[in-house]
Amino acid sequence: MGFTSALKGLFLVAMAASMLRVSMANRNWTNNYNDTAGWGWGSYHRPNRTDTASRNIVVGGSDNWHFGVNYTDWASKTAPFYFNDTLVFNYDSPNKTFSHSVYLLPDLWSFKNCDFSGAKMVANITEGRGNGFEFVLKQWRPHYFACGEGPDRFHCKNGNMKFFVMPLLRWPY
Ligand SMILES: *[C@@H]1O[C@H](CO)[C@@H](O)[C@H](O)[C@H]1NC(C)=O
Ligand SMILES: *[C@@H]1O[C@H](CO)[C@@H](O)[C@H](O)[C@H]1NC(C)=O
Ligand SMILES: *[C@@H]1O[C@H](CO)[C@@H](O)[C@H](O)[C@H]1NC(C)=O
Ligand SMILES: *[C@@H]1O[C@H](CO)[C@@H](O)[C@H](O)[C@H]1NC(C)=O
Ligand SMILES: *[C@@H]1O[C@H](CO)[C@@H](O)[C@H](O)[C@H]1NC(C)=O
Ligand SMILES: *[C@@H]1O[C@H](CO)[C@@H](O)[C@H](O)[C@H]1NC(C)=O
Ligand SMILES: *[C@@H]1O[C@H](CO)[C@@H](O)[C@H](O)[C@H]1NC(C)=O
Ligand SMILES: [Cu+2]
Repeated sequence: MGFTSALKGLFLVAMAASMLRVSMANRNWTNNYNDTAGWGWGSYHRPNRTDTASRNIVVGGSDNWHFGVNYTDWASKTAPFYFNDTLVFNYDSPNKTFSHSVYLLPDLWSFKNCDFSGAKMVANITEGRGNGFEFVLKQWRPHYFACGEGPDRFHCKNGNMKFFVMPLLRWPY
């Protein structure tokens, strides 16, 4: 099978993995209440607000947003992502050798090829300093993030500075 269909397969696997983790998380989450009556309607109570609050997630964790980190790997380990979660991109101010930025690519094809022709810059090279650039996941669609820096999009093509997330709805609402 071709590389594109392989990627589509990978995408589906990632989606399935996200959903599986959601159901696992939900199972754990119900451990909090003493379910002697099984899944009866009466025994169910809403979780505290803190259980459903949106989160701040630092992209790359302690690695931040840097050349050479495998962000696909990071994203798969960090999933699932939810609506209203905030992704925080932390990166240093540009110097002679390094600068980074954040773009949204329009689709899987451009993501795969690091084709920035339809891309939208969401953070320039200086916006990652300090507390970092914050991106709130507000739309129910895949978000393809990539760094646009380096000659011929080197950071995206060779530095693994790209990943995608599909925000999920928390339940119950
Ligand atoms: C479920 O809870 C246990 C213990 O509290 C924890 O070790 C485990 O990581 C949790 N699993 C999930 C999927 O949250
Ligand atoms: C659950 O509730 C039952 C009856 O109210 C009680 O006997 C049992 O000890 C409780 N179990 C836990 C883990 O709290
Ligand atoms: C949730 O709310 C209950 C009752 O208000 C409280 O006893 C409990 O400590 C809270 N749990 C958390 C995790 O905040
Ligand atoms: C990044 O991690 C993913 C998932 O673990 C893996 O499939 C992929 O081969 C890695 N990419 C590189 C360039 O190491
Ligand atoms: C996301 O946050 C906005 C405003 O903070 C709120 O109005 C909206 O209900 C939230 N949506 C979800 C799905 O949590
Ligand atoms: C530029 O920044 C990178 C990462 O912050 C650092 O490793 C490197 O030493 C810096 N280079 C110069 C010339 O300051
Ligand atoms: C980056 O964006 C900030 C905030 O919009 C702006 O002040 C700054 O001039 C921009 N820097 C560059 C290099 O475009
Ligand atoms: Cu970069």
